[in-house]
Amino acid sequence: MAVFTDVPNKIAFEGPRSKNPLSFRHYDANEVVEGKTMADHLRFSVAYWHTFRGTGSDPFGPGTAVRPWEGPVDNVENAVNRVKVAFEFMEKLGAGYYCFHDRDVAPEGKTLAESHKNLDAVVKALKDEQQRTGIKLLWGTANLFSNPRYMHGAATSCNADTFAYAAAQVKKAIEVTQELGGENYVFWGGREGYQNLFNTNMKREIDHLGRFMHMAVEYAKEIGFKGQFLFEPKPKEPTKHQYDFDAAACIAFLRAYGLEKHVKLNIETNHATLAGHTMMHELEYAGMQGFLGSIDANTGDLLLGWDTDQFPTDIYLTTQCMLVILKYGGLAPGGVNFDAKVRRESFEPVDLFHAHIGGMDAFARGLKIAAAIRADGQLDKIVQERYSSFDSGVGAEIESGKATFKSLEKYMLDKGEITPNKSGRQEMIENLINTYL
Ligand code: XUL
Ligand code: CO
Repeated sequence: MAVFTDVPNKIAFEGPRSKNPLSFRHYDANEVVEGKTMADHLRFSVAYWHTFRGTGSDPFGPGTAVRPWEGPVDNVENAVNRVKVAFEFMEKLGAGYYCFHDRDVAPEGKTLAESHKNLDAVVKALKDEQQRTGIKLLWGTANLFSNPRYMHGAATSCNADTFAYAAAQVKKAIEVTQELGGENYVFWGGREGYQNLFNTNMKREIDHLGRFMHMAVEYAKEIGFKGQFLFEPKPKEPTKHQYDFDAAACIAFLRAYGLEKHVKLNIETNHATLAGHTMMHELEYAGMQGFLGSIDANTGDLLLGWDTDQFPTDIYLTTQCMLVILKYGGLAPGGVNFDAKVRRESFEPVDLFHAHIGGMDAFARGLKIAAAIRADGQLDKIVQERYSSFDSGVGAEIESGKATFKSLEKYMLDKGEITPNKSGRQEMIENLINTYL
């Protein structure tokens, strides 16, 4: 069943002046930037859940999306048909990767055994399509939040059986991710947090989460799964407080539980803003600590306070992302996953193309602009110069560990007062950034 019959076989790069909305104006997969193709820098991935399963429902009404591939019943046969549609879409788009949760690709059965069986049948179809098209799995994950059994969380549930069920589900999800050659495996704790501290033993819950992730690491080792584990920060929603709050909280957790050698972060824009940060902040924090793994590329809406997961179209945002990503050596084996959905009013299948094309073009431009900023070197020079007092003299002694409180007191008593501070030049620097856009 070909679904996207109005869309050309391949979305082509036609350059910035193209008037064709079904073309790339900036994303040219083979264009080389800083010695690597755009495709290799960006490693674009389509999110199965939003793009192929999203209906556009919201708390005020049911879905609006026209999705010819959704049959009246959610069964394995339909799930296998949907796989073909998904690969038709990704092939035409020219995205090299995709990501999924176990329950978006295959329906949940009446028992765990039946769910495993359903998943195996769909994984077979996914594998065939991967082989046919060369499209790869960026990461797999397990949905540990939709089923009512996870109402109190999964690894942090107060119910030990729920923990056990979640462990069984993640074990299977890692196995199928391995079977499909997945390059990463993501943990996003959908309900790993609390609604009310009066009924919560936070220490026990977080200890359980640490144990859970160690079990995953041990199992991966046992079966020889070589993919990178990723932990995805999000401060709230659906719970009022999630334990994976932001990059800093996640890194502190990973270090406290001895997981820092095994797990990096998957940073998401709208989660960063929900945490009161910018995406640039989250990327910088993860990057400087050596935890930058992959990104879920999307954006929120300034006027809405929830996780709207919109496609990123703001070039200022993508420039900031790419500046930090290039600075820390790129994302591989991670990538740029569009954990993003079309809005409820964009209900036609072709809107999925417009959305992804816009996101890919925005990141391609961000990449080119960031590379231009780096090639020019002015920004780097300004930052270097700003900290140059630490390059020699007392600054170098502080950084090397030679200086002490005593030596610094003596230094300052001799000197009397500091040499005048220099301006931060924020406005000039912001103006400079605008010259590259
Ligand atoms: C939810 C979210 C998830 C994770 C995977 O906010 O971002 O889609 O990326 O579970
Ligand atoms: Co996400």
